[in-house]
Amino acid sequence: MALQYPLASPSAACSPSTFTNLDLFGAEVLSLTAQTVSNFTRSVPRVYTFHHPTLSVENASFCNVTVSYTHPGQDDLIRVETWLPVDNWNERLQAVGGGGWVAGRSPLSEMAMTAALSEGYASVTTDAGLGGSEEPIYWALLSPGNAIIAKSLIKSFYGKGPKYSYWSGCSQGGRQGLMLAQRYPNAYDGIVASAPAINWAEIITSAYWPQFLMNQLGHYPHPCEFTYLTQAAIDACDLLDGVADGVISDPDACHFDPFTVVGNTIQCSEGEDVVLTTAAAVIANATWSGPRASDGRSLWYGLGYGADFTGGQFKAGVAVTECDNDTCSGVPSPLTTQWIQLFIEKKKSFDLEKITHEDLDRIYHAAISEYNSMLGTNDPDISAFRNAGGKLLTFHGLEDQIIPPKGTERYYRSVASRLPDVDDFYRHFEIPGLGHCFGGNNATPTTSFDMLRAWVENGTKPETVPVSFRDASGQEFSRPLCPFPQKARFEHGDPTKASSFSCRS
Ligand SMILES: [Ca+2]
Repeated sequence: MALQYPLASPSAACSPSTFTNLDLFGAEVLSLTAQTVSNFTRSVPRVYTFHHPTLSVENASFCNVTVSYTHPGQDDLIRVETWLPVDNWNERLQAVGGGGWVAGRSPLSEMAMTAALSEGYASVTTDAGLGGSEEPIYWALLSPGNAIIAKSLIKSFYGKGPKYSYWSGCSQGGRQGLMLAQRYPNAYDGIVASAPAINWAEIITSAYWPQFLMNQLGHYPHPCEFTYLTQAAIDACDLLDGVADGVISDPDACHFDPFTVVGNTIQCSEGEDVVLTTAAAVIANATWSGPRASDGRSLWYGLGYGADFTGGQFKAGVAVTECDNDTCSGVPSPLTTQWIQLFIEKKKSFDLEKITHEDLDRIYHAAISEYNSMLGTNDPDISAFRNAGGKLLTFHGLEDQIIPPKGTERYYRSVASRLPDVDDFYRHFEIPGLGHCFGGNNATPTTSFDMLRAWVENGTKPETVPVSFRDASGQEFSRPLCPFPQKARFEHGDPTKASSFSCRS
């Protein structure tokens, strides 16, 4: 996509002496490196860029400024990496978020920065104190520091600050984006936050639920049992939205009963036959309906029908199992086990396999009471962000295999009930078929960042967001995403064309 901007060039050299007047309130700069990177050539597939199309850079040059700083007395070490285009700065800043435990400065954030660079943005990422170490610690305390640093570096390098500043992130990066809107409303003009991990304590504790149940049952289903059940749910509910496209676009209408297929023989990809067990149906049902306390109380939302909770190629799911011949075992995500061991129990060797339902009740309660004020970035009062003129977009895949999309729906609803003019500054879009940030039908929007920019800079409100995907036969479908609570409803005509759909409640 060719973006038309007046392009700016640096007025100073890419060397540490250019950036000596960096001033960060409450922090002490420990080191600063500045190095020109030349002949930088790379392509980033659209599914990994979040909110952008596939983008490439060829022989690009940028000034890579890395700042390390500490908050005196806190014994932390935070690194902020900023890329400043040498030839074609579009006078804008795009900050990119992290994923998992990682605040940024990871392969994913590097891809996002490459995408930003290709369109002329200065970009910034921070490890927020994690420093690439195994110990998840200070990332939670993301401050507006990286925005302040990036803006200051930009001013030193180009002789003027950015006209507009944006945030783009998914998952942890989505959580960071909403946290910035809630706590630092003046840091960014526009924020696009997808699959945001805002209800951190609930989400990450709940991610243990299927593994807990498997331990209780003493039975670990074969992954292909789960894959079969997911497909069976999709087959049962695909047509409820009026279109046979392999996607459940109306999940609230879906009530698939996995016990109806217990006993079916499944051909696993390795060629062996497996009979679908009652245990697999129990686990699937519980994963879809969400975790419950020992007294039966619902604790949090479940995943959508169609979510691949075996986690796909990266095994990033909540019901991952591995089988060696006929013996299968549970493989809980390190996210949830580290969370419970280090943050809740504060004991690295805490044995999660043996916990009782009462233990899980206690863990869940402790997670929320101890961490929600710090990590639960779900404060619906974003009036200060609105008053500053900020614009916010959130997206969530309905087949997210880690973070239940209902949590983001709940956040949007709570903002809307508090701030009746929500539509003027915040829009939420659900994406049928999409997994966690990518995966599933990979229907990631490719124009959402540009639409955010148009909303901020020209006042153009995003009415619908186009996406496309292919079904199992390779047939391509185009669709509009609709601002929540509307859904894309099939009207008439060719169901593969977006023009056959309209947005309605
Ligand atoms: Ca469908």
